[in-house]
Amino acid sequence: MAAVALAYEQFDSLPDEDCAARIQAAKAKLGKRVVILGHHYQRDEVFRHADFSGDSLKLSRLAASSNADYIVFCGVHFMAEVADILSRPRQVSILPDLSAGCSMADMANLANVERAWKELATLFDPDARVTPITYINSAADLKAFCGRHGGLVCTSTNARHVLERAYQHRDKVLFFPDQHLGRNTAYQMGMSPEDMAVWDFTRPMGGLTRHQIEKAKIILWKGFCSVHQMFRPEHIDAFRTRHPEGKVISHPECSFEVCRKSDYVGSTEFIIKTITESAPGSRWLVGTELNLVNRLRERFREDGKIVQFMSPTVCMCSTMFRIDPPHLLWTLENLASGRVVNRIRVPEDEAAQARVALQRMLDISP
Ligand code: CIZ
Ligand code: SF4
Repeated sequence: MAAVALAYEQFDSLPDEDCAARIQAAKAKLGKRVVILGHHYQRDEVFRHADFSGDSLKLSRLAASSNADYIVFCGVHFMAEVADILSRPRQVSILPDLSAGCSMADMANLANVERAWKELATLFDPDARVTPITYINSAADLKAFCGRHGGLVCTSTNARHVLERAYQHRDKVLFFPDQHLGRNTAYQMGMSPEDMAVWDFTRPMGGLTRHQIEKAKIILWKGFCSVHQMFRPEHIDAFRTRHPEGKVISHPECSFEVCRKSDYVGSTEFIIKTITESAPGSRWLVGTELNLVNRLRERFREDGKIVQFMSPTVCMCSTMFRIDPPHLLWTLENLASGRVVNRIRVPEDEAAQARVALQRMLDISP
């Protein structure tokens, strides 16, 4: 391996067309040694170079079955961690820009979750009563925590299956970091707001009384995705007034009020499938990240399907947006000259425990 990586600065201001041509050339040179995975929320100029696209569940399965030496993950940090955890030891997982994190994932950390577990232990044995479930949007050490404590990982595609499995073994769930996915899924399963309590991790005992904790079937970590909080019930009301025949579809990271007013609630894969299978000429209001909604709008234009974005303001995931053509090119040209940049590596003991929680999820996912 050559020692010195190409400096990123030389790539920063390259025009898009130059980047695109050089990305193709570097990909061709690397051949089957590289696989590029593109999350649905990636911008088009990056997404078009992906060998496979999908949500984090689909992409993590692809990472696990890939034979490529290099897995270049066009997504955010936790996804590249999952690719590292599920791939073979000789494979290298790469995130083209290390600052592509997830602000929701950052709302839970191991210290806070371990403190919550200890605080629960003052009331009962959490390892006998509570299943910890972490949304895949979380750091690897939280997945490892779930592995150690009989818990699981979930994605927005399989959250319901994962919760159902959890209640077969223990009577409570601690769900982190996204309160909305937890609440919306629990509601779909028939739980009422009285069955849920919100754990404010900035306060002792989550700001809850003993009675509230004893009563709760699901304890929801007070985290959220700021992108999905931009969608408001009034946007749905305005759409329905103008287009009574239209349908509304939202991601479960949206607020409870938005999800309750929607005709359908589900993950990105579910949103894509539902609109794909809808009748030509149908109209959709979609509450999820803008890049995906714009792509759906273009894709279905020919069928006369009208796809509208739910918010009147532009709301993109700014961290997903960090992966741009210059960073992808910089990554690939370094790889093509034998230099690995931005490798994401989860320490093996942590990876082993996280794999347990991920595997429990994969075993029950449809
Ligand atoms: O699981 C994912 O990939 C995310 C973050 C959203 C979704 O619904 O696909
Ligand atoms: Fe994280 Fe929200 Fe961005 Fe998804 S859209 S990566 S949850 S900040």
